[in-house]
Amino acid sequence: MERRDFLKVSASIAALSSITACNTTSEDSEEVKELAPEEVTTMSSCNVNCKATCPLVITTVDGIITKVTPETTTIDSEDGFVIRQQRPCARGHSAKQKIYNPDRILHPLKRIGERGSGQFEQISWDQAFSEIGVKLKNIYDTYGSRSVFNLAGSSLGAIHSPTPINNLLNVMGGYTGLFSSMSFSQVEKIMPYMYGTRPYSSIVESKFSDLYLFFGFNPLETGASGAGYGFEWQHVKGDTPVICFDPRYTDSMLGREESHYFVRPGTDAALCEAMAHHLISTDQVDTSFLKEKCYGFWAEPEMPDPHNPSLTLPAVPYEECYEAHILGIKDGIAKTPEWGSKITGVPAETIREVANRLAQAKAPFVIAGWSIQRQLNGEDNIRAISTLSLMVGAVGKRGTTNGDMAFSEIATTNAFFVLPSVPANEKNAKVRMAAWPRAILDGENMTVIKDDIILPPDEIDSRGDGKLGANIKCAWVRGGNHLGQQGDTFKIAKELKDQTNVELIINIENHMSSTAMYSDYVLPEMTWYEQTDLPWSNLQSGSMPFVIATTGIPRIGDTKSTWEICEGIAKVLGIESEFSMGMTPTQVLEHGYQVLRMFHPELPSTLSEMQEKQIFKFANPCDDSESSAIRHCAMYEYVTNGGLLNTASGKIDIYSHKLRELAEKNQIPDYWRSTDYINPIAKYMVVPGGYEDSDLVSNYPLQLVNFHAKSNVHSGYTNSQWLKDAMRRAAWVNPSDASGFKDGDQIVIESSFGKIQVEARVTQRVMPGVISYGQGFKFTPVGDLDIGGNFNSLTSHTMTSTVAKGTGVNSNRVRIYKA
Ligand SMILES: Nc1nc2c(c(=O)[nH]1)N[C@H]1C(S)=C(S)[C@@H](COP(=O)(O)OP(=O)(O)OC[C@H]3O[C@@H](n4cnc5c(=O)[nH]c(N)nc54)[C@H](O)[C@@H]3O)O[C@H]1N2
Ligand SMILES: Nc1nc2c(c(=O)[nH]1)N[C@H]1C(S)=C(S)[C@@H](COP(=O)(O)OP(=O)(O)OC[C@H]3O[C@@H](n4cnc5c(=O)[nH]c(N)nc54)[C@H](O)[C@@H]3O)O[C@H]1N2
Ligand code: SF4
Ligand SMILES: [Mo]
Repeated sequence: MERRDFLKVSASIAALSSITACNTTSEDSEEVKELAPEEVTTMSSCNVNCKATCPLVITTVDGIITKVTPETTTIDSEDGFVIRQQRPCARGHSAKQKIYNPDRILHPLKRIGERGSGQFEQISWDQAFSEIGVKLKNIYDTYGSRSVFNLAGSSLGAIHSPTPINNLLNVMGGYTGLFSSMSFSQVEKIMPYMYGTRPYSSIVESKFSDLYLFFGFNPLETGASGAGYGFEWQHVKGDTPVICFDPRYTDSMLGREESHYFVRPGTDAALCEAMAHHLISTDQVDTSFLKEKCYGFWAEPEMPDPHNPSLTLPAVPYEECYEAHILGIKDGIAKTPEWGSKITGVPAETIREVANRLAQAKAPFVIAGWSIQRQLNGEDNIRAISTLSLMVGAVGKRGTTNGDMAFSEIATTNAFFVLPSVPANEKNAKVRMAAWPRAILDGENMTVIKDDIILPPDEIDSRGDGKLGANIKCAWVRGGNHLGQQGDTFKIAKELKDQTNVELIINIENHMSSTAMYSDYVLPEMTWYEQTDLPWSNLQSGSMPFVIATTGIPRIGDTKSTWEICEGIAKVLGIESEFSMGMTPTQVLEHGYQVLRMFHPELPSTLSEMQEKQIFKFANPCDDSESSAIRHCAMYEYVTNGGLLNTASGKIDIYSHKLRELAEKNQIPDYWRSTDYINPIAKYMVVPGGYEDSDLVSNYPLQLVNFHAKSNVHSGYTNSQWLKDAMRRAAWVNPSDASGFKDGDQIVIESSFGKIQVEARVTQRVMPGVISYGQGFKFTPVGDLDIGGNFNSLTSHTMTSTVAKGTGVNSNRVRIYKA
């Protein structure tokens, strides 16, 4: 008997017993107790991509969830700060709503209406496997492997992941995959030009700090778990003052701040330049730090290349260095606080005051969220913030960071990347996550330099360039809602509707997402809660790494895992053993677990012992020790002990020769508004959709910027009625911009890309001239209006940032009016 059936039977028996129990004597009560419904508790986790991976204890009776509670594995013993209880947020607690939501997909579906119509018929798994097998093979034969795109999303388990799809497609001859993320592509790409790597401090490092300076950093809403980096920040913050620049007054403030200032979206680089001007003109820069550890703040002489002394590193003439830029030596524009104030909306006096505070602090923790780099000038926004920290010597010393988001220790992840898998096909190419929609019509012309694609080495020419050479003909989607989550949803939807573009869309999903609505086959996967796996701590989990052994509640519906789905298709194609490498999923997981143990021998010796233990938490204290400093403080080793960084100069490159060379190769795109594009030093630039975009200002008078809302994680949890009731989903409008409507009214937000209808929240908590709205709501087009209020119905994917070619969804101008 299947466990589920067994549970059902035992529950029915229990129900019967309770009726009989009315007439029983006390002697019978023992029997009644035995037959009571079986309450089962299961360790599970919330793997939605909020990057915290909280454990969840799920209690079921007869396979049906009755409770979702936090784990308590260390509550009576070691619970404290270093080893602590991992408490989920309101979203995690609403897991039951997510699992039983009516939009849950419980049977394989085949599209029968046009894409987007939502018309599907239920089919058997056998039919799904055989039809997909034939169609997939046909695409490989007709268009080649590069036209098969694996659009993997952000679901985070070990085996419960896109790995089985990679395996299947590698056996079939390869595929085009995705790399990087919508989260932090600009900062990830640009930091190595400055530091040779992407350094970051843990948030707990800030316990040694005496000032927080936030640029769009909102830890209590983006790191909401009761143990993650928001929790840690509150724990270590104490009385340390916080100064925050954000176009919105966020929940991270609410009295925790010393000062909060509105700043116009996309203008942080100008704000930093204006502060830099004040620091220079009041002689407050850390001269010895800039000379010893950094390169290009001032002029630099020609010298031998530190990595290869037989080559020469060219000079940096004074007019090209950072100081000259700030003083306006070349362009005649001194970046004074008054200059900065006009662009940023921050009063000049405030700019001076904050710059003074920064210079006077011993260990300022200068930190930016990632929204500021999800813009067309994102690389320079984050680099300007990092440069500001360098100017006051606030990098590499205890209590400091380098401007990037302070994320968590994730040492445990290393091992998971060595789960046994089919070797990657040597012909595989990759496109950036944010760039895939461009491959629908123009993949053939996407190149390394223009689009930052990754090609096999033998396809790269002497200039370092090469072409993708294929459009998407087949798209696999799993764990991502790419139609709604990437720029210009209306355009993507239109292109997907024409089946001569992408001929086959296979989507492995839990819910009827907007992307599923446009898919040809929607294959239901069981949720994380129903899976046996080994999820682990992630970027926003906090500094205590952990591994969770989930064992899964009974499955509902006729669902399968991604492994089972790919295995079914492989069987039809006669490549089952190549796909599975002769292993079962359990064996793959066991193997992965043993690799993990090689990194962490302290873990229980077998997977089943680990499953009994449920969670393993690794102590990772942040204290005075050298090892702790190296682990938690960005650039500590280099600043303390010196060394040669993997940058052009071998030091921290405020001026980057590598970027100068890259600029020479890149053509400035037609849509660009500024004469600057890729810059050797960080510069504020006027960008399309930015504050100073004069082409759009008159038609679209307001700036639009989104945030990652409390009520949802991207499009995950958006369907939970509890969360909808608890947290209002509305566009924030300053009273001065609310003309013709009032709080609670439905309004239309319209950009040059599309329009959406949403509720207005009229509030002083958003800057005048700025509309701020959460992202992740379901694309629901009615004609040319999206009544679901999906943010990306207003954004672009054809315009990209400069170096990373990352998403510019936050560089946006709109008009608003009553619906
Ligand atoms: N305008 C704008 N757009 C943005 C952002 C922004 O700030 N502004 N943020 C960007 C960022 S940072 C990110 S990370 C992306 C996120 O974008 P996505 O990675 O697309 O994330 P989700 O919207 O959460 O979509 C996840 C999908 O996977 C499904 N899913 C969840 N778990 C499972 C599972 O176990 N198995 C399967 N098969 N499916 C599952 C969910 O039902 C959901 O449809 O969005 C980006 N898009
Ligand atoms: N609740 C919740 N938490 C999440 C997620 C979620 O969807 N929901 N997603 C997770 C994921 S995948 C990611 S990548 C992270 C995202 O983390 P972030 O990208 O840091 O989060 P955002 O909310 O987009 O932006 C943070 C703040 O920046 C402000 N801001 C926007 N533009 C600017 C600007 O130009 N200048 C300044 N100074 N501030 C600006 C916004 O108003 C917002 O308050 O969050 C993670 N956590
Ligand atoms: S903080 Fe993130 S991972 Fe944790 S329960 Fe909430 S949504 Fe899930
Ligand atoms: Mo993200």
